[in-house]
Amino acid sequence: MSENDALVTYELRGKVAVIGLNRPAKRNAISDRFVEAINEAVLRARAEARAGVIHGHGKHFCAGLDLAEHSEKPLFEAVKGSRRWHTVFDHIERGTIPFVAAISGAAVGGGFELAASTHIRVAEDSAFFALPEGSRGIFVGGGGSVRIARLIGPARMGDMMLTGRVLSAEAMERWGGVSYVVPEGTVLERGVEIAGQMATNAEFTNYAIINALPRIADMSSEDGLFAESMVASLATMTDDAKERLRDFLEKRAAKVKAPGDG
Ligand code: 1HE
Repeated sequence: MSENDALVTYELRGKVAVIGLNRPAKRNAISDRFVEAINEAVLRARAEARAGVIHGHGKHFCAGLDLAEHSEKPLFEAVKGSRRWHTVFDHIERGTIPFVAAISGAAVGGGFELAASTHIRVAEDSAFFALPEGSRGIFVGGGGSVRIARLIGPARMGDMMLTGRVLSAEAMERWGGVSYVVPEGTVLERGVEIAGQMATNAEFTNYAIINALPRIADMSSEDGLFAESMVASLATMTDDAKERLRDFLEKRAAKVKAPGDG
C-alpha cells in the first residue's frame, strides 16, 4: 500500500482500470501529492489494464489546481510543478493504453486539463466546464494551452479564459470538448462500458491511435501522410492484425452495423 492510496482509488474491472480522484472535501483539487498519486495509478493501469477510466468521487470531477498549496509557491517551484503535471498527463495522453474521463460536476481549470489529456470525455448532464485562471491571476499550467486549445480551438479557449464563462455539458459537446453527454448517475457506468469496448481492440492499434494521431496533427500534411503509411504498415504486420483479418474473412468476426440496426 502506498501513501498515495487514499487520494486515488484504483480498481481493475476486467481489463479496465478505474481510477477515482478521491479528495471530495476539496472538490478533488490537485495538490503535489495528488498529482503523484494520479501518476502512480496511471502507471499501474498501463501495466495491468487495456484501457482506463478516470472519474471523481463526490459530486465533482476536479476543481483544478490546489490553490491553497499553489499560492505559497516560489516561482521556480511553480515552474517545476507545472512541468510535473505535463509529465504525468503525458503518461495518460501518450502512454500505452487509452483513457476515458467520466465527468460529473466541475471540470474546472486543471480539472479540464486532466480531462483533455484523456482520449474520450463522457460528461453527465450536470457537468460544467470553466477556465477561471484569468480571474485568479494565473494561467493554465497543466498542458491546457496545448491540449484544450487543440480540442476546442484556441479562440474558444481564449474566450473561456478571458470571460470566465461556464459551459454546460451540452454546450461543451457542441464545442467538441466532450464526446458523450449522459443522464445523471450513469457517467461512470458509461465510461467503463466505452473503456471496455476499447479494451477489446488490438493493443498495437490502440497504441498507434493515441501516439500517432496527436503527433501527426503536429506534422505537415506531407510528413503526416508518410508517417501514416509507416504506422499502418507496422500495424498490419502484427499477429493480432493477421488473426483479426482472417477472422473477418472467414466470417467469425462481427460486421460493422448501421446505427440502430440490432
Ligand atoms: C479548493 C479548490 C481548489 C475547492 N483549490 N481548494 N480552480 C478554481 O478556481 C475552482 C475553485 N473551486 C470552485 O469554484 C468551487 O469549489 C467548485 C465549483 C469546484 C465547487 O463548489 P462547491 O460549492 O461544491 O464547493 P466549495 O464550498 O467551493 O469548496 C469546498 C472546499 O473545497 C472548500 O474548502 P473548505 O476548507 O472551505 O471546506 C474550498 O476552498 C475547497 N476547494 N476548489 C483548493 N481549486 C496546473 S495550472 C491549473 C490552473 C487551475 O486549475 S486554475 C482553476 C482553479
